[in-house]
Amino acid sequence: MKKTVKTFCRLCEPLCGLEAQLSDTDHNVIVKLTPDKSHPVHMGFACHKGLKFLDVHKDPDRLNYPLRRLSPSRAGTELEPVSWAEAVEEIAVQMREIQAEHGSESLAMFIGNPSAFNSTARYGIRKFAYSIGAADLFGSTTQDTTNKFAAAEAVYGSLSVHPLPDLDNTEFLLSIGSNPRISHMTFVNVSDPMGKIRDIVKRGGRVVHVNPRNIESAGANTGEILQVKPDTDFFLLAAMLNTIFEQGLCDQRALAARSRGLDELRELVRDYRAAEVADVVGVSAEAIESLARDFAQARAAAAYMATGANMGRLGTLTYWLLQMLSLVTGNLGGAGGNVYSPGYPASAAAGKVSRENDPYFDSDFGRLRRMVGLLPGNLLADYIESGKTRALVCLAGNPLLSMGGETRLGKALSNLDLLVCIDIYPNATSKFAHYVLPATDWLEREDINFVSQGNQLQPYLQYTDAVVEPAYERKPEWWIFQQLLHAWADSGAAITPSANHLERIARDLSRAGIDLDSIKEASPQVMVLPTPSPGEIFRSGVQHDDGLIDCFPAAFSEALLQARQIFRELSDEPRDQIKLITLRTNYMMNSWLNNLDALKRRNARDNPIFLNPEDAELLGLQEADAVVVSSAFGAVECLLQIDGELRQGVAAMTHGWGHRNNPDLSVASRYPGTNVNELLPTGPGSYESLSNQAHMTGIPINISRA
Ligand SMILES: Nc1nc2c(c(=O)[nH]1)N[C@H]1C(S)=C(S)[C@@H](COP(=O)(O)OP(=O)(O)OC[C@H]3O[C@@H](n4cnc5c(=O)[nH]c(N)nc54)[C@H](O)[C@@H]3O)O[C@H]1N2
Ligand SMILES: Nc1nc2c(c(=O)[nH]1)N[C@H]1C(S)=C(S)[C@@H](COP(=O)(O)OP(=O)(O)OC[C@H]3O[C@@H](n4cnc5c(=O)[nH]c(N)nc54)[C@H](O)[C@@H]3O)O[C@H]1N2
Ligand code: SF4
Ligand SMILES: [Mo]
Repeated sequence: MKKTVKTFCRLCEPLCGLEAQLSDTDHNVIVKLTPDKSHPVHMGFACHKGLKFLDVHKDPDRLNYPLRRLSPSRAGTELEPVSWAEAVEEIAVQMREIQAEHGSESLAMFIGNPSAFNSTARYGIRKFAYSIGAADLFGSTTQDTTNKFAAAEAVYGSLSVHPLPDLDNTEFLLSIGSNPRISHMTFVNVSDPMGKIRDIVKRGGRVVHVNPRNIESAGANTGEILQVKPDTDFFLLAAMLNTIFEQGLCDQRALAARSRGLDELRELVRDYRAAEVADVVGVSAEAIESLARDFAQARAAAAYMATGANMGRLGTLTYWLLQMLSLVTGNLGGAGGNVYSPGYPASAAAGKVSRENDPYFDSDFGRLRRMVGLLPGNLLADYIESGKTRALVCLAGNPLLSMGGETRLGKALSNLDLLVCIDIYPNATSKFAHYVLPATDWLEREDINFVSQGNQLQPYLQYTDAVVEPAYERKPEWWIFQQLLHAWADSGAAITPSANHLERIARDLSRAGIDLDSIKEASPQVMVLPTPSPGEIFRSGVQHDDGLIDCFPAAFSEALLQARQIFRELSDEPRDQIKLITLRTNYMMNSWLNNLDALKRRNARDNPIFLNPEDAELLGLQEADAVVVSSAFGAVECLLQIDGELRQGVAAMTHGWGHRNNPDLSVASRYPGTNVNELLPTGPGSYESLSNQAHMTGIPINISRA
C-alpha cells in the first residue's frame, strides 16, 4: 500500500512542508519528496534543493559509522571504523585528560549552520559544553548575523527582538543585501518570499533591492535595483534618515513618547548628508533623497537587511539605523511595516539582557565579549595557535571552508590535541579530525520547528517524526551528546546527562497551554498560531526598564568613531579599487550539497570570479582567463567570468568551494572549485568588536592574469 508521511525541509529558513512517499514494499525506504499542498502555511511551496534532499539521504559517500584516526599524531592520515561505545568512551577520556592538564578553557566547541534547523542539536551541544565547563564557543553565527543580536540588545534591550518586514501588507519593501530568489531570506521565516515580493508589485507597491549586483530577485515584477558600492549601507541609511529629519517627514512628538535619544540620532546623521555620502555609496544624492522620501511617504513601508549588509564592517550600526528608519517613519509595529513576532515562547523577555556589569573581558587578543555566547569565529585560529584551545568539538560545521583564512586555520586545526567532528558527510574540516561521528539527516530524526519561533511572519509550530529509521549507525545529535555526558559522568564527574531536548520543549509548550501531543495527532502535524499584531513591539517587545526604544545607544560611541574613520578611508580609496563580495547560487548550501550530481549543472561545476566587463577591459582580462586573485590576506587562482550584472569595481565569488583534498566525496572532488575565503581577513581587527560579526564583504582585491 502507498504510504506518504508529512514532514518539513530543514535546509534553510522557510522550513517548507514536504511529503515523503514511501516504497510500497518497504516503509523504511523513501521514493520521492514532494511539496505538501495541504500545509496551512506553505501551501505547496518548496524549492528544488529540498526536493532533491533524497540524494543526500541516499548518498553513498555519507558518514555511516563512527571513525577514528589511525595515527592520532598525524593529521590527515586514514580513519578506521570504531564502535559508538569505544568512540564515546575514548573522546570523554581524552577530553578529561586535556581538561586536567590545561583547564576547562582548553575545551572549545564550533556550532555550524545546519544546527540552527535542528531543535535538539544546538541545545545538545550547549548543554554538553555547559556541563563540562567549556565556555569557549565558536560558531557560524558570527560569520552570518551576530550584528543583529548586538543591535537588538542595545536598541530594544533584548537580543531577540527583530521586527520582521510585513511582506503581506506592505506597499514598499526596502531590501538591503539579500537575494531572496536564491537564498529565501534569512533571520525571518517566510514561505515563498518571491511570491510575496511579486504580490507587493502586483498590488501597486514598490520594491527596492539595495545591492552591488543586479540580482536575480530584481525584475519588472519583483522590484528595482539600487546598485550601491559594498560595505557602505550604514552611510546610505544615515543619509536617508537625515533627509527624513531635514524634510520634516517624521512626527517627532509622537516618537518622543516611545523612544529616547532621538535628538542625538538626528545630530549624528547630519554628518552624513546625501550629497556627502553619494560618492562613497556610489549612487546620486537625488536617488538617496527620493528613496528616503518615498519610503517615508508610502502608506506602509517595510525595511529588511540580510547577510550582504551584516558582513560589512558596520553591521551592527547598519541594523540599528534600519530600526530607526522604521521607527521615525511610523512603520515600526504598524501593519505593512516592521512587525515584532513574539512566537512561542515570548522571545523578547527570554532575550532580555542585564548589562549592569561590563560584558567585555580582557583576553590575549584584546578586549572581547561573547555575543549569544559566541566568541568571534575569526579568532578560532588564534585561540588554537596560542595553545588556549586544545580540544574542539565541531557540530554541523565546516569552518575550514566557511571562515576566513583556510591555510592558517588548517595548520591550526592540525595542531589540536583533539578534534571531533559530528556531521553527515566527511567534510574539509573533518580531514583534520581524530574522531568523526555520523549524525542522522533530517529525514531520520524527529524534530519541531522550535528554533524559528520569534522569526516567523506567520507563526506556527510543526512537529515531525523521523520519516525513516536512521540508516547504518547514524545517530541524532542529542543522543551523541547524552552518551558523551554519560561517559563523562562514568569517569567520576558530577554531571547529569540531558534528556532528549524535545521532552523539554514539550514541557515548555504545556506551560503555555500548548499540547505537543495534539500537534502530533494532527495531519499535517502543524498548529497555526496568531499572526503578529500591530503595536506588539511596544507592548511586549521593548525590554529596557523605562520601556523606551534607545535611539542612540551609548554602547555605540566607539563604533561611531570607527564609522567616521571608515568613511574617510572609503572617500580616499583609489577609483580603480576592486572589492570582493559573495554570490550564493541555487546549487550549493554554503559548503555543502556539493556532492550531488543533480546540482552540477553546466554553469555550476566551478566557482569562477565574476567581474564587470569594463573592469576586465581595464585590467586587460578576458572571459575564461586563468587569474590570480589576491588580497592583503591571501591569494587564489581561478577562472574569470565576465558579468555585466555587477557594478563596476565589484567582483563576486561563491564561497564553500575548494574540495580538492577530499577524495571521500566522489562528486565534489571532481568539481573542486576554489576556496574564496583564503582571501578573507582573520584574527584581531577582522570582526566587529560590538558583535563579533566577521568582516566578509567589500574586501579589497587585485586581479591579474595567472
Ligand atoms: N565568503 C563567504 N563565506 C561565508 C558566507 C558568505 O556569504 N561568504 N556565509 C557565511 C554563512 S551565512 C554561514 S551560515 C556559514 C556556514 O558555515 P558552516 O556552518 O561552518 O558551514 P556549512 O557549509 O553550512 O557546513 C555545514 C556542515 O554541516 C553538515 N550537516 C548538514 N546537515 C547536518 C545535520 O543534520 N547534522 C550534522 N551534524 N551535520 C550536518 C554538512 O555536511 C556540512 O559539513 O558560512 C559563512 N561563510
Ligand atoms: N541556495 C542557497 N540558499 C541559501 C544559502 C546558500 O548557500 N545557498 N545559504 C543560507 C544561509 S546560511 C543564509 S545566512 C542565507 C543568506 O541569505 P541572503 O543574505 O539573502 O544571501 P545572499 O543570497 O548571499 O544575498 C546577499 C546579497 O548581498 C549582496 N551584497 C554583498 N555585499 C553587499 C553590501 O556590502 N551591501 C549590500 N547592500 N549588498 C551586498 C550580494 O550581492 C548578495 O546578493 O541564505 C540561506 N539560503
Ligand atoms: S526554500 Fe529552503 S526550506 Fe524550502 S524547500 Fe528550499 S531549501 Fe528547503
Ligand atoms: Mo548563514
